[in-house]
Amino acid sequence: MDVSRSREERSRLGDNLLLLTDSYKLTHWRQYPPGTEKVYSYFESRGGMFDKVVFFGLQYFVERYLEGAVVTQDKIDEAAKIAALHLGNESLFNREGWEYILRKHGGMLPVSIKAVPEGSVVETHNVLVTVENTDPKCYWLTNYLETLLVQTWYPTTVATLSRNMKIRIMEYLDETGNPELIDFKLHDFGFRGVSSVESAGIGGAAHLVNFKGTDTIASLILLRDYYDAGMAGFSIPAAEHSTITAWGREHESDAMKNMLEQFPTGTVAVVSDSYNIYKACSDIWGDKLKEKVLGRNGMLVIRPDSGDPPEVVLKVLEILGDRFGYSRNEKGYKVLNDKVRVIQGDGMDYAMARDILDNLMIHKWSADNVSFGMGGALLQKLNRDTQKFAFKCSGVTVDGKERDVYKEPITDPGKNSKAGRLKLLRENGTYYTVKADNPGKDELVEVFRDGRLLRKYTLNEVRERAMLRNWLGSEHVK
Ligand code: AOY
Repeated sequence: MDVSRSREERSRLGDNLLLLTDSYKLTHWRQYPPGTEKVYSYFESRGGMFDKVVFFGLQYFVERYLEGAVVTQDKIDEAAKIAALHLGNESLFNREGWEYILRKHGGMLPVSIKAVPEGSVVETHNVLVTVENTDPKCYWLTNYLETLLVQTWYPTTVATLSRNMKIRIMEYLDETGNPELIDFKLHDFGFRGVSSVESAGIGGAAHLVNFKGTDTIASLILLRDYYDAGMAGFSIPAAEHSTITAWGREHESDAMKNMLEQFPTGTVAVVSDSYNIYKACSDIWGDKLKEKVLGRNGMLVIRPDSGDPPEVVLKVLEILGDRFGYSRNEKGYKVLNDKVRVIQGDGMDYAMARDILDNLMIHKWSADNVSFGMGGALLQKLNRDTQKFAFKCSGVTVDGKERDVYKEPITDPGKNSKAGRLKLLRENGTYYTVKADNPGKDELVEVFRDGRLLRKYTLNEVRERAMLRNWLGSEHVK
């Protein structure tokens, strides 16, 4: 069998929904009880690093992969061929089922997806999404979609981590400085550290639910195309090591002077540890180029990029305070001359933010003086278990009889699943999951039905929902 494809014939990875599943799911249509008419499944975080999650990203997956006539004869034929070779058997692939969807539904998926609105901050252990087939012949489709839909673990986990970074930084701004600076205090440096361009787009978008600073351009495109965002994030001119070291070791100060001259106004960031971060601060920025920095119409942001971050950032502030002067704010903390600030990107993660900010606070430096870059730890150093995401069947209808379904393994009660059709309630800002026949308004909104997207959220709406409210009290994290 020839499966080679010319460049023109070749469909792009991701373009055939029938192949966006785990191999074993190709065979599951044969495994449900005879007479199965409905499979109802739900998605939840079963706990993890944080006790609430920021639900985000489903809309991208639904619009990119599920909306419209996604089943075509070509796609069925391609999937059938792949499945036959892959599983070594022609009869395991559900060709009839897919051809039924093509004929009966015009290639539109007969499923209903309900979800909590994006940007909602929901306690773990609650239903976030439900999926059910709308055509009894397509009982097998619900969990065929698990593989793809569970990938929302990623944007939801990034948005959750990013929001907790925001809470953490806010606590220090509130204590030692100006909380209004929060939007640009955590910049996304993560594009190079993720495993794909698509992941950069998705994860970077999730960070921008909480902040406005990013260097991950892919996220801007995704948010423009899927969340109606004209410009979701912002950046500034900044140096990398090559643009400094290309001038030669003896000419680092010329490289730095050039930065001030090439970008004469606004904020400019310069990585300053190429040879000696301390000498760069005292002898170059704080001496040779001092008048140029002070005379410049804008802010210079100095970026250390090596060493023990809490120690280096403090020492850099002490040197810059010495050279450029500082004032004491109304909270009693030191704030550098407003022409200079510091950004730390190297080694940043959730714990490091606290270690740096604690050390600064102890030494009476305001959090206003610093911002952070975060790359791998923001977009890549997390996995589905960070918030223990799972998608499980909780109900079926067999021969017209609706039944609860659940798992309860004796080997791990953490893996128990919920039973029955579910409803998400909110009381005084706290979410509860109950069975669907309970009274009360369901927070889950139908976002997809029979091939059509029913409800779209804009980035502005998502941001509004995820905003920090009362963050010093009830939202304190572990
Ligand atoms: N960007 C703020 C603007 C961005 C960056 C990107 C990896 C920036 C650096 C900076 O100031 O220094 C990817 C490392 C750094």
